[in-house]
Amino acid sequence: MSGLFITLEGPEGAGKTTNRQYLAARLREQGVDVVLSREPGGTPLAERIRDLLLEPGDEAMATDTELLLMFAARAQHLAQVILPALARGAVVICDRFTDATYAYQGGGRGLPMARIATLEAFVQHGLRPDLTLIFDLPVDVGLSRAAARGRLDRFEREGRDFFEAVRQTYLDRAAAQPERYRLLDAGQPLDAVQRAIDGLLPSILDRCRG
Ligand code: T5A
Repeated sequence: MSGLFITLEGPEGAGKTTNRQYLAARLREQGVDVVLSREPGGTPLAERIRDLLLEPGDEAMATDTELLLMFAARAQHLAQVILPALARGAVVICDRFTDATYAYQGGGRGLPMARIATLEAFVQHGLRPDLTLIFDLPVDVGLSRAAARGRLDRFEREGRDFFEAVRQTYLDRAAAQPERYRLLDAGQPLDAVQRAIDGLLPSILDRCRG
């Protein structure tokens, strides 16, 4: 494995999609081979699983079904996109990965973290992101940004307690492993968030070239 695996995480409306484009553009300016992707999704089959997960349906989805679908999509994404890109030395920037499973299915849904860890080991064979940027912001701010876009997906219909638990799980994980995570204040104006990303670029470029 010679590439660099960067993930962007955070609650709804934190700015991950906006800022993954920004980070990719800054790295490409420096000649870096960047692969941009997202979860759930990232391949045609995994995007079909994403549709199942995000579409509010008539039948309630069991929490274990949700968990297994997340990892089914991830297995496909790893095999088709992430592992080949890392093997050729690219930087993979992924909008959400397994930290989201700990935050949403663990923190939000209350599934045992040990069950998630078992699936993580089974699907990822020890692969973890090299660097994870957590875009942190108050739940209300993120939800109002998401709501401004219109129709809410299945997760965005959850209540405030769910999203507080999601946010807290991200913060706990960042505090427990500070070497992997960088916490960004995503409640600031976009240009301030992007200046903070600029501040991380030299170390990211060093790691790409190292
Ligand atoms: N999920 C995912 C799980 O439950 N388990 C898992 O394992 C995984 C992988 C995926 C859903 O699946 C769940 C989590 C999610 O609920 P998604 O659409 O990929 O859904 O994720 P969302 O967080 O819902 O994506 P959003 O698009 O809502 O949020 P982003 O990407 O963080 O935010 P972005 O960039 O689209 O910005 C939202 C709006 O805010 C504005 C943007 O212009 C945009 O309009 N904005 C700002 N405005 C002011 N100031 C700033 N600093 C701003 N930054 C962005």
